[in-house]
Amino acid sequence: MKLITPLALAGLVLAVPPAKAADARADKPNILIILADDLGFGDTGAYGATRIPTPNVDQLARESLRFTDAHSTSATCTPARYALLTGQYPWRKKGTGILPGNAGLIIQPSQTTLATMLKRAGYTTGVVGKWHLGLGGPAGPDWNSEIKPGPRELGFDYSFLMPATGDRVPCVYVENQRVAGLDPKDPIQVSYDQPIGSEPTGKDHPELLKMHPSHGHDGTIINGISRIGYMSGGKAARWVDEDRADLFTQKAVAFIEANKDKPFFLYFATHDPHVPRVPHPRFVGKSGCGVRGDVIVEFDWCVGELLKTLDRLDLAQRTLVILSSDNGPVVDDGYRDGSVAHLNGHRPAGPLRGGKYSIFEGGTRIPLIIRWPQHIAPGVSDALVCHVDFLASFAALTGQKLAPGEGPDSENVLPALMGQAKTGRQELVEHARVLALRDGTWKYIEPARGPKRDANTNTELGGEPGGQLFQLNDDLGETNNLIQAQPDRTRKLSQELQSTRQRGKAAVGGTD
Ligand code: NG6
Ligand code: CA
Repeated sequence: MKLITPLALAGLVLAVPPAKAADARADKPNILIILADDLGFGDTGAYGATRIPTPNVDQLARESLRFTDAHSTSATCTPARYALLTGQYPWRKKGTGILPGNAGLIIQPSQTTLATMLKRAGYTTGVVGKWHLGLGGPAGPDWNSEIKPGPRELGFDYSFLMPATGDRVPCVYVENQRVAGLDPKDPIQVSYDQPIGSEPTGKDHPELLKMHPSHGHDGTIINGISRIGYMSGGKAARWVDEDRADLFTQKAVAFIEANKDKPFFLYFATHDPHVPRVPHPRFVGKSGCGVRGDVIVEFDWCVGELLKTLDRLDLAQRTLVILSSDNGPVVDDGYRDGSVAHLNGHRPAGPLRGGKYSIFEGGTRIPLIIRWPQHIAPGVSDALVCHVDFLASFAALTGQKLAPGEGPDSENVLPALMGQAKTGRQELVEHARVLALRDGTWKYIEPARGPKRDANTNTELGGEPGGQLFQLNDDLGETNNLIQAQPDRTRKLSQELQSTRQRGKAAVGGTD
């Protein structure tokens, strides 16, 4: 029990009447976003998986509101994360596609982000994990000096990052504005054009690999795995894939411990279950669905550690926990890791068609689980909501007003997120190679040319030259194209999509 001296008590009473203090605290819960990378709609027990044990996610879901129609904006990482942080549809802005590891920061420090908005509300803010939004000026960062602009300029007080993806160089972490553990006598150089330095590549030395690429991924070999791109130097700072989940968890726990007495916002972005999938040895073979299943078990362990930390510090009651994923699932995303052969009947996207890269629902419909004890009743919600709405919704939660232009595509769906309303937004633009418009349970996919399947990943991309129209209520798997049967509805949805494009242009000054 905490001892309160009479003097301190008197000060407290004078400063804020107790009832008001309790309200203020209720208005400002800690916010913990746990964002997995490529975790599919069907990948956890909470969403129907039976072959991959995810006890911590499942327990969290039982205590939470679980969404069945929640979305990221996009079917790949960079645009999805751009939207989550800025409240702007990424397709409005050039340069928000999947970034190389040496790209400059794509969010302007002048843009409002979840972190700047929550800082305004008095939060201490941190990001731990996958970034993939670029670092440094337009020419990219100098890895050997101060790395800016970056998360700090976007409102994060603390950052511990994997700069891009696990399969992209540089294979080092950046803590605040520096490469962690860098020996200045061994500077880092990075290239995405041609080999750099004298280290072997996967292309020339496949005999050195512990995991072989299936497509691409044949650049510099780090920790026995060849990556996209080339790097030299930074030997002491290089990551060990097997230790990453532990390290991210440790950094996140330390952040929570350090900020337990004031409202904090932590954006915890795991690498699991993205490629290369390299679980810590204690998780190997733990899923019965190969290595992809094993790294989902590892992800579940991370979730458990964070929840235990909240319990241990007595923070669970006043922490809003959000668990989600940046985009849909993929099985072979560039390494021959046995995931296709070992699926064992597991369906990563559950009942949905497509997955990562796809405009079908499997691309952007993702798990979303929200817990706030005593404020959000556990249950299931079919409301249509999107990560892009976090900015406006959490602004409302914390009593912030957004100025025009801040989070231009973000809608305040707080009542839906809290379970007080059954519906969220009416319309949502889904984004992959092409755009689709959701209007309630109707879905219009604009006409698209090009291959039906992605040759590398074998994902159904979802494009049809004549466009597509689905009623998801009775056709969640998007197999019955109603475009011929419903010309009026098709015209209406197509016009709505067009006007959303135009509307946004006006709001953000025509950045696309
Ligand atoms: C693709 C990579 C894929 C993955 C993806 C990004 C190839 C052939 N494929 O270009 O392996 O890294 O980019 O994934 O290089 S994401 O989740 O960060 O969007
Ligand atoms: Ca991803």
